Amino acid sequence: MGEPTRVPPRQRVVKTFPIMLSNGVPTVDIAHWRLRLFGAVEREVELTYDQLKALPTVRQEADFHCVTGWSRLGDMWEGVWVREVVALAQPIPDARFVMVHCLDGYTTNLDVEVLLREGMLTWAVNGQPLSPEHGYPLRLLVPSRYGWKSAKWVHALEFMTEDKPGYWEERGYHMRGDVWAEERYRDDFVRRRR
Ligand SMILES: Nc1nc2c(c(=O)[nH]1)N[C@H]1C(S)=C(S)[C@@H](COP(=O)(O)O)O[C@H]1N2
Ligand SMILES: [Mo]
Repeated sequence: MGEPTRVPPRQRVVKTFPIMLSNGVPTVDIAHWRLRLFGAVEREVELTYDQLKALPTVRQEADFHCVTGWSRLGDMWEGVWVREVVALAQPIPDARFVMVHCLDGYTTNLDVEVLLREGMLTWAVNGQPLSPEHGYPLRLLVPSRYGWKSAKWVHALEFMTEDKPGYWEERGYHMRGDVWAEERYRDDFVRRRR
């Protein structure tokens, strides 16, 4: 009571943490796992899990909004800022977009600007290590975008000079996916469906 609303339009709050899978849960051999940054960068970077965890750890409380209509409020995520990792690769100035690649073959595209502002690479939530279903070993978190942009099982960030659609964006979801602007579906798809 008395709190400003933080539930975006046409979302309802849930207490559960639904599991949304397009391609099942990948198994991971953490000894051979790497996070790779490539594409339009000055320096390609590959980090082991230990190297990633040695970067400055941050905690961020964030809400999570799936485009299908459920929202979770106030989870505490732990990981590193994407900007810490991106600084190692030094994207070229024209690299304004990123394709996120995941171990299950899933992809999603994001603006570099948004990733640098609020993106986190996470390995724990609410004091617990990420479960396999929720993205172990590494999950992206982008709170102002619908949940499909918070990619699970991330293993690579590809820097691009032109925007390209990822898995759901190719299937009609919005290229940006801002929850407050209700960027749920691509306008051109909506037109085609009418
Ligand atoms: N790699 C990968 N990441 C993914 C998905 C997926 O199928 N594969 N589903 C997305 C969708 S649609 C949502 S809403 C969130 C859900 O996260 P959760 O399963 O941890 O609740 O993960 C997103 N990240
Ligand atoms: Mo979703």
